[in-house]
Amino acid sequence: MLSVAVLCVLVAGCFSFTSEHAKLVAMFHDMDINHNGLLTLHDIGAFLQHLGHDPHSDIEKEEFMKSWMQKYGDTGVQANVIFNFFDTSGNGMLSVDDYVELFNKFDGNGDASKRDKLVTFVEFEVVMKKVYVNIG
Ligand SMILES: [Ca+2]
Ligand SMILES: [Ca+2]
Repeated sequence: MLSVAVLCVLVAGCFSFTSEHAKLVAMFHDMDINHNGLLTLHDIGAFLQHLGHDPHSDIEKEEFMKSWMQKYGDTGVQANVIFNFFDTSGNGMLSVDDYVELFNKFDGNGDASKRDKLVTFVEFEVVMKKVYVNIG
């Protein structure tokens, strides 16, 4: 039986996919503050606030992009698109309203409307891959 590693050698483009997957795993891990494999609205808000200079204020585009590029090795173009995706209100700042909208975007199966409000890695990865595909 072929292992995933062997298939990656055989299939063209698999290495870039593997590194993007690794990046998304790292992001999800960073967002999942209590490391239970599920994101809550609180996890996403706390993660984004720690990307800014002041954890008690809104996050400006410039500081977000700088932190994001350092953390995940993205280009300025990529970080810009990610910010615009996160900034659902489109005002150039990330605030509490944006966290709620962003959470709902991640929550593909609609758990967010239920009492437990959770986002799995699979839901997160599907959404983020679409964002990165649109950049490329
Ligand atoms: Ca969690
Ligand atoms: Ca905003």
